[in-house]
Formats: sequence, structure tokens, C-alpha cells
Amino acid sequence: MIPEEILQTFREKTHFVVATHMHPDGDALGSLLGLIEILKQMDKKVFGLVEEPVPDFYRFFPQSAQLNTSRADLHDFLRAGGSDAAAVALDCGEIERLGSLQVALAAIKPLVVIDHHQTHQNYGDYRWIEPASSSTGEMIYEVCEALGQTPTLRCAFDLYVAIVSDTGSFRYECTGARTLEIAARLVGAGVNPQEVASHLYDNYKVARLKLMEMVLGTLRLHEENSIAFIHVTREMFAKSGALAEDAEGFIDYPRALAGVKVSAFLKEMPDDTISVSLRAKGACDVSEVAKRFGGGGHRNAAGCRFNGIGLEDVHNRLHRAISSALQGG
Ligand SMILES: [Mn+2]
Repeated sequence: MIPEEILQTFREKTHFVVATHMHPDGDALGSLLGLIEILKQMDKKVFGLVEEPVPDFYRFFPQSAQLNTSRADLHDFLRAGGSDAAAVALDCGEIERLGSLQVALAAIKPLVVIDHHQTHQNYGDYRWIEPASSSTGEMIYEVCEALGQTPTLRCAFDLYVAIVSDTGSFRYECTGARTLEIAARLVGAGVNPQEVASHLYDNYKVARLKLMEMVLGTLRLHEENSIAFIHVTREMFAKSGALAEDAEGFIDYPRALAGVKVSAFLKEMPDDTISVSLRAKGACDVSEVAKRFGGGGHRNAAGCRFNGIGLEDVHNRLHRAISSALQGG
């Protein structure tokens, strides 16, 4: 159920600053752009705030160029909005994941938080957290309906991309009857599923394939092939010419191995940290593993970050934590 304060905020306020987590994925951008479209349809003024310009891969969203990084523009927007302004944070379980936007957003009252992450920090003034929901895109569809709006084709496209992204094309456990019902309505509104699939899956650069070759070569299996690790180094990025965003989805390959229960992808980032993606098939809750290292996420998909230690150490620490999680410890 959507808290009434949230619907009331959308009805009554006139100026909205809408944002999502750093390094946004398809659900983050799709729900962000979809909500912007809904609010504009209601004659609201909307500022789509992002930390960095939208990555090339996601420029297929028609309105992606309208998202704004400028703090000066934000300042003017908020001044015009005065006490009729509100902020919305989407798909973001922890305020830190808003990156450099967190200060700006926390300063706006009220801050509405809409998210489906299981591990959730208390931030914001009005919160709607639905861990059973497949995606923030699905939740934004519910908001659209609750506000009595019919999604435009553009909005339907954005929300459909969001849902397809976070359900792995309707394959993950989070895909429910309601997810498919909403997807059907979005297709009914004119979205072409084949076009979306081709944006998401037939749109890669050669550098990505070169990087993938190197990364798949790092595969390590443990505990009778039930735990799989892959990693990427800064050197691999440099050699292949690929960017961090090009490694998106690599975790699906070790995850897809028969018998693998948990897979981990360790990424050496330009800022010297190591970012980790975790995936589980079956009963293991990887959000609990991620939490032990200061991260979080969903039962089947989570992440965390390490600072000041090398790949091998991160590998060993995670290996121990995952082993004990698999043994129910
Ligand atoms: Mn999401």
C-alpha cells in the first residue's frame, strides 16, 4: 500500500526534485524518467537530478538528455518552488548511495523515498519500501495508477525498461503475477518488447566483449563448484578500452553455472576501492553477506565495497563469509 502522505505530496506540491542512486542501472533510470513523465502529465515542475551525465549505454531513453547535473540550476529551481517543493529518491536503499546528491536531497522537505531493496536504512520523511516488488519501476506504475493517471507511451517505455532490467527479463524470483500484469499493460500502452530487448541486449561495444574474455578467464570455483568468483582489474579495463559500465551483467555468467549457489564479481574501481556484486540462487541470502561488509541489497542480489585492501584479501574474506552463509552459519 502506498502511504497516503506520499500520494498527497504528489498531488499537492508543485516542484519536484527526483533522483536515484549513483551508477544508475535500468531500473534506476527507468523509474526516474517514468516518474518525471507522470509528474509532468500532472502539470508539475520537475527537476531530474543526476550526479553524472547518463552513461552512453542508457542514452536510448528518449528523455535522458533532460536529466541535469547542475547545482546552480537546482538552486534556482528550488528558489522558484519555495515551500511547494519536494524531493523524491528512487531505488536507493541507503542515503550514501545517492553519492554527492545526498546533501542536496536531504535539505529538501519532504523527502519521499520509494524503493524495493530489502536492507533498508531509515532516511527521508515519507517512505514506501516494498521488498516483494520486482523493481522500483513496478512501484512507480502503482503510483501512476493511484494518482489516477494513464501512462503515456514514453512513461510506459521507461517503466517497462525498469522492470525488464531488474527481473532479468522476467526470469528472477522477484517476478510475480502483478509484475507480468503491469508489463502487459505497458505493452498495451504501445511499448515494443523486442525494441527494448534490443536496446538492453544487442547494444554492446567490442571493448565489452574483449573485457568479458579477460574476466571470464578469472573464474574460480569453491566448495564443489557451488561458489563462483570472477574479477576485473584496472589493467583489464585499460587493455580492453572498456569502462566500468561495460562490465554490467558479467555476474550472470558464473551465476548461470549448474550447481552454483552464490557467485561474486569483484571490480577494481578507478578510486582504488573494490566493488563487489553478489548473486544467489536458492536459499542463501546474500544481502546478509553484504551487510557484514557494510553493504546491502536483496536476498538474491546484493553488493558491498572494500577500501584499502587488495583483490586477494577481498576474495578470501568473502569466500569465508559465503561458505558460512551456505552452511547456515
Ligand atoms: Mn531496482
